[in-house]
Amino acid sequence: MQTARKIETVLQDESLSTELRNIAQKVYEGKRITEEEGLLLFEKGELSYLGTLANYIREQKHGNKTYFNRNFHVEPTNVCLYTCTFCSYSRLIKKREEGWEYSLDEIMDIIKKYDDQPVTEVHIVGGVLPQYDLKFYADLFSAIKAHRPDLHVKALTPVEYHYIFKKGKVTYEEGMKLMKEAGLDSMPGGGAEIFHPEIRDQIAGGKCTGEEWLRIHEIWHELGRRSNATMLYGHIEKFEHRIDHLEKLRQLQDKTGGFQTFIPLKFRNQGNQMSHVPESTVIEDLRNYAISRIYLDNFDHIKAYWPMIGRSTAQLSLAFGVDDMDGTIDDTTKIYSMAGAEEQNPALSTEQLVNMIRRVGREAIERDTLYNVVKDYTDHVFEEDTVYKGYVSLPVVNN
Ligand code: V47
Ligand code: SF4
Repeated sequence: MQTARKIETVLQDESLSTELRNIAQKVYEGKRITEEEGLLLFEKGELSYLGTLANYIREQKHGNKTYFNRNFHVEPTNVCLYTCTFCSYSRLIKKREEGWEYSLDEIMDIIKKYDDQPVTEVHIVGGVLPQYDLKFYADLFSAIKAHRPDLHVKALTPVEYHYIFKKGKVTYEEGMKLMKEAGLDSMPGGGAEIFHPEIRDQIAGGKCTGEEWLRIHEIWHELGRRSNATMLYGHIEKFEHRIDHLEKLRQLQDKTGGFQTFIPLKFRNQGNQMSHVPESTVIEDLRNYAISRIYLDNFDHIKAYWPMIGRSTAQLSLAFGVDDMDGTIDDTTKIYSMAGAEEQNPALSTEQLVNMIRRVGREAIERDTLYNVVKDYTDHVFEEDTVYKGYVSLPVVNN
């Protein structure tokens, strides 16, 4: 992309420290960096250096391709037993009348509204409450599959699974097998926050631990299924907690290969108990995308969730290691709009999203959840270009 330097110029840049040049050499040779080197990148790596390295990896893996998926979100409830300090979305049980608690039939009514839409995936996640138990979710997944077998069910996180399996007195292994049989196709990446207990205990006390989160994903991968991973960053954690988090994900991925994409989630500070904590800057967001791309050498994809970071930063992120954009057509989640996300009404048509990708010199590829190509928009001409009439594609600087 236009902003990217060629990696060779970094290798020869004598103004860089030996350590940073050694890391660039490793990236150039496709070698893995260590935890110490990852920490050094967070502490000393400036934006254009990191962007050049991350863009090199991104283009080695995907060229100019940028993936997107047509999905919709269903949130069964926003009432929650837990009290994560960063969460703007959940209502405590004592204020439950302020929230919503959908029945299975109500959820199915929402799903049926998309019957005539070309969506490939439903993403289901919400608060934790006793009535949403093992049986409820098994019945829900079966009902979705009976109604629309080809709709990919990406649902719940280890936070919910840990709770419902404990309550249902089944082991993680038994529980995940039951979910698979009921119709669960894959797991989204939420609930990961920051694994390290020093931080997790302060921001997400009471819900599943980092080890439990990782173990549930491992079992799911052993059943032959895929999942995503996230990291909630830019609050009270330090760089070493981010590296610890990335390292644990990299280790599990070495073992199972079951993760598809990593999604860094920028902490938004409105309407929660951490409103006094300033949000990270755009520069830090881009640095974080880039270091994630460099560190997680065994992850195929790095995803930007544009409703949260905004369209402009999402476009920029495509030069800093990101190759995947989430949130198309009618974005239906309230998690971020309630936390002060950039996009209060996050809805883009496919044409708008494709043009957003094209305008920064990338090629838009619609994918399904498992990254099978649904439609390559590279040479697609929209019947009526209602969005960016006569846009000019920018020159691309590949590494
Ligand atoms: O786990 C909650 C985060 C996550 C805030 O897998 C917040 O494809 C920022 O995981 N500021 C849920 N983040 C969303 C999620 C996700 C989103 C898009 C795609 C995928 C995927 C997964 O949202 C939670 C938490 O880490 N979150 N509150 C907040 N104030
Ligand atoms: Fe509940 Fe999830 Fe919000 Fe935590 S982040 S309070 S588990 S809805």
